[in-house]
Amino acid sequence: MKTSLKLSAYGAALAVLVAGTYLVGTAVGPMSDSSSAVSTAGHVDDHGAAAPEPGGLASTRDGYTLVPETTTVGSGAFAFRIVGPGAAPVTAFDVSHDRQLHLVVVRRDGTAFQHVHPEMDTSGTWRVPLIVPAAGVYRAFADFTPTGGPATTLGVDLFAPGDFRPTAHAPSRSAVVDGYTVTLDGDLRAGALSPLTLAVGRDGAPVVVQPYLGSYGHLVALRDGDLAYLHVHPRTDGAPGSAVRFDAEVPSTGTYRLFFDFQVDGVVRTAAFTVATA
Ligand SMILES: [Cu+2]
Repeated sequence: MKTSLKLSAYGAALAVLVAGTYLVGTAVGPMSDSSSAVSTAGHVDDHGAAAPEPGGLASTRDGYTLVPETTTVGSGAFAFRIVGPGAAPVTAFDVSHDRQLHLVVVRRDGTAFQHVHPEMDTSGTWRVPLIVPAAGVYRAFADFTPTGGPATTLGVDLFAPGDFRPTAHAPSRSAVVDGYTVTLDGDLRAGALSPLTLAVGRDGAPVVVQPYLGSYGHLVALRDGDLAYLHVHPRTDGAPGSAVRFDAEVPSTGTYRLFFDFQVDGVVRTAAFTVATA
């Protein structure tokens, strides 16, 4: 079905992984696309093949396992390894969007989202300062491609001790972050490509977003209920704009938390939305 689409390499790899669960990024306006088109061979077709499981639901997959040093988090460092098929820590990773590994941490109720970039030592242990703002169960997603292996997203639960007070999220299509208003346009439709536009403004005027890690915005979608993970970078290597479009395709009806990272004046901020499929 989607074999004619030009996907970014990153998006395509994830698309293969999550099958029909992917988001494909494109830019609004006259931006060029210099990202490489790749074949989606291996993508599951429409005709009955079982869809692979979305990313992030398992701590081990295809022989790769996310092994945290400790599962208790609070105000210190978070350390982990990716153990490979040979039972040894993986130390060779492909760079995708300027980094060898992207770590997303979010509380399981869809709050306190963080997207950080740990450093790996020569033994294959990754470390990053990690402060979580409140007690609860968090999900950490490691998004990486081991050299010679498949693009992979593994997830593990982390625990911040204390009194947990879950937050419910009503559907929301606009978010205010540090004075910036981010508006989400478009409907999510299960099983169909759905254009989503994310526009950034301030005081009623559009704000031009800056490149960050090789694109103009990063979008993570987490499915309500199981936190199935979808991560895509838009293909926006041309002139900057104030709006970024993703073509989203989600595999099932339901509600999704969307987290949009954008950079303005050298600062990366995250806008969060809650969208039910139309
Ligand atoms: Cu990242």
